[in-house]
Amino acid sequence: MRTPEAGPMKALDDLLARRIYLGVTGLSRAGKTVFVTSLIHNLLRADASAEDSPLRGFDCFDEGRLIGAMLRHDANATVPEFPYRKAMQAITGESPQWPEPTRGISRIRIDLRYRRTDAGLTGQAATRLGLRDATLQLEIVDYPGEWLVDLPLLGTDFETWSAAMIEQARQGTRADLSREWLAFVQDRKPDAEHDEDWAEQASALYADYLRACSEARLRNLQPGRFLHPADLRGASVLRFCPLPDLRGKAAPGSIHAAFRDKFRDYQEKVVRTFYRQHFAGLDRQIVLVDALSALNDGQEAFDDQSEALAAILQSFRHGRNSLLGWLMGRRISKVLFAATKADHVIRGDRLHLENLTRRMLHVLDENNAIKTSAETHVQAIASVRATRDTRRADTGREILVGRRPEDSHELPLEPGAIPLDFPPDWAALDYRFWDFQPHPDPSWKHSGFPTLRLPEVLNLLIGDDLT
Ligand SMILES: Nc1nc2c(ncn2[C@@H]2O[C@H](COP(=O)(O)OP(=O)(O)O)[C@@H](O)[C@H]2O)c(=O)[nH]1
Ligand SMILES: [Mg+2]
Repeated sequence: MRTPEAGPMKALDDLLARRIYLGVTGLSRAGKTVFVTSLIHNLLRADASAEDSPLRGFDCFDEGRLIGAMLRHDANATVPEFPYRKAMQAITGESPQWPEPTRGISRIRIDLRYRRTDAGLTGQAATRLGLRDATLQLEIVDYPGEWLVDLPLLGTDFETWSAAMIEQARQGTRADLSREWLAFVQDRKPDAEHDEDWAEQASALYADYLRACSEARLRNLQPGRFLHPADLRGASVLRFCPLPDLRGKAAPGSIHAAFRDKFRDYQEKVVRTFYRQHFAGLDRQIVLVDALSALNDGQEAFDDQSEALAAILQSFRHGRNSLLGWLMGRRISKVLFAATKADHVIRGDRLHLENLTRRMLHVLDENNAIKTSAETHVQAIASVRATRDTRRADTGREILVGRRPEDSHELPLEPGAIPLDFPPDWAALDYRFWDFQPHPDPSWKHSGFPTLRLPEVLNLLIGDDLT
């Protein structure tokens, strides 16, 4: 990578460097870790002479202006670094595997050195000064979508929230999973005297219930930190839960009063703090949506994920009356919703996946509040393509070739069709989700990962910053 010599030009170059904060979010298993790993690896491996580079389609690369990329380690970071090396080892190891799930927030910075286009004033001025090349400092922040599901907590109070959560806990699959926790909290009157042991047991049972819901593929779960506590594991701010039968004001010293106070602490110290410390600094956001697993999980899980998404979407409404109206800082100017794992469906269905996701977001985004707040895009992508497209010899139908965990080698497979509309017609649905495994392909390590539409993602998110 060519950088200007030390001295005044270097200082000027640094001064002109742009820093962009890119948020990567999505509910757990949506594909954040694989996405960030692939993005970084493919940028680091960018090779202008490679005809079949996985970056083909990324304008800055195609125009021959991407000079090189470099990872930067921030010695003073207060947030864990994204485990890039570890994830790479898993995917490109001798028996390739998907990376281990990560929880919590992490960051990584990659600097892109590129040649300016001559367009624009900065470009012209910089060129005249002999600074034809520039640096984009891309700071990637990977954080759980579950934390965004918490935003609506700011617009409610403990009593209203409790009533809604108790009501929800009595519906569908949740009714079974909540039995033990509900029996425990119903056993004591909320105006009984607060007792720390009882509080600890109640909140532990509630956390167990949320985890059981998560295992049953339900996604609309609050508070998000009960599932992904990160640095708050064991912290006393998580020692509360919804309470049944709250009537009237909380008596001082009661369970009701203690839980209400914890709830307020959670609103302030957890939810608001996250938005202020991390979210407020983001310029761009990609939200990964695993619509395919949700389809496979059936109607209840799919609807539940849609509700979680509706809660997540509220974070991207910047209107004055939004819950984030208080938020100081930058504002996200571009949001890309990416339907992940598009390599799980046949070629002809990828557009359907994109349209289904677009329809879903449109239905969830009441009054187009997001569209009017930020530039919004939808795309179906695969960060690391684990299947190949082929056709059946007999019928000519499109099928996939891939390897599931139980297979010793690749097989031709037909995943079934993707519904065209939202909500899907469940009676007609024949789609099946398989957990396709990455290939043992040595070229991946050196040439980058094959993807579906990752270059377009780069164009949409940072294309304008590389001019
Ligand atoms: N075939 C395929 N599977 C993927 C892709 N991205 C993610 N996955 C699958 O989704 C799982 C969860 O991905 P991960 O990135 O760990 O999700 P996270 O929890 O959002 O960080 C992985 O273990 C893979 O099984 C992709 O691009 N293609
Ligand atoms: Mg992860």
